[in-house]
Amino acid sequence: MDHAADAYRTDLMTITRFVLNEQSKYPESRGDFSILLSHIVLGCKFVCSCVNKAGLAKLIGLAGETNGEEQKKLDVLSNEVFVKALVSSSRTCILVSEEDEEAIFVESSKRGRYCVVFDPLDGSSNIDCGVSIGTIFGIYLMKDGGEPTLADVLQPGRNMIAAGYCMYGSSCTFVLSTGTGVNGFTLDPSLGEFILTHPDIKIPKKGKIYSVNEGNAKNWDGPTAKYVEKCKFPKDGSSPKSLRYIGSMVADVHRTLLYGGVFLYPADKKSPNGKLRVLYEVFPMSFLIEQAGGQSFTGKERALDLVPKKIHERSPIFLGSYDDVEEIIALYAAEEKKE
Ligand code: FDP
Repeated sequence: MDHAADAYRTDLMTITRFVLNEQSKYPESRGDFSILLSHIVLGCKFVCSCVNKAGLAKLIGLAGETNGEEQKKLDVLSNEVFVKALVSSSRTCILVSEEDEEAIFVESSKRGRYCVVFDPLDGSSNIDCGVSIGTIFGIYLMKDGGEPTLADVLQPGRNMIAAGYCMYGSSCTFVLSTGTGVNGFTLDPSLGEFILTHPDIKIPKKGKIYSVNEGNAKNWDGPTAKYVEKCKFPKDGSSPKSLRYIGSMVADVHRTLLYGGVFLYPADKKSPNGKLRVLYEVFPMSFLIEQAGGQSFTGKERALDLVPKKIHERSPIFLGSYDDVEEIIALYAAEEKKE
């Protein structure tokens, strides 16, 4: 292998090149989606740089304490970054952010056809200890060309036209699906570009890992408790599954996508709808998992069939390898038969 040539590869598939290639498959396309995505990618690079500096900033006051002003919290800052990036793309009409109680309706002079739902910095309780965190997003098209309304974002997840996340970890990884498979890109800091490093990601059909906050076990329902018991004490002669739980959804789902297994945040007696939010956690991750060949289930139905009634609605979620989620679906079906 010619290592010298390899160090200077000139055929890198950057995310910009990738999206333009995709766009060229649709001659009628006006490039609006590519422009929107480039603004999302810019937001991710900005947040990545803030996250990388977070520890230092605290230590030496890089980002704050000037003129007695408090340093902005990273999740608040990230939200501002994404709202500004999305509005300035002139391709969006409604934004729903985890950080904002109300949906943001973009003023008419800057309006486009896309609705973006996002969690600017998910897993924020992990910021101060340097654990991987991320941005999650999903994109809908407006239902029709009239004035935008909340109905444009209260659509089932299967209507999303794209979804993805960016993970700020040991490297910065951007994972995207536009409905034709899943592709992963890694930020090359020397180029400032995301490079295609994980083409056409497929989740293993069955996995060896389960991922859940077991501290809630005392309040779980029957099928969840039975499933986790099965993972630990399988009766079919198979090996027990390993438990991995980071407590940062992007990192837990990223591992599940690459290594297989299941990630669950079930309902419990204290939280009958679970914890995770439908629009900007459950839907985008379910979209990616299905596009990679896995399944995602709420305990009642396919997650992407859920029709949210409120923008910050929550839902239980079981997602991951096809065969593993199939077992969970069977346990819930058996429970329903009993009732
Ligand atoms: P966080 O509270 O740190 O923001 O929905 C947010 C989330 O993290 C997810 O990223 C994560 O999967 C989940 O909550 C962790 O919840 P528990 O602490 O209850 O396990």
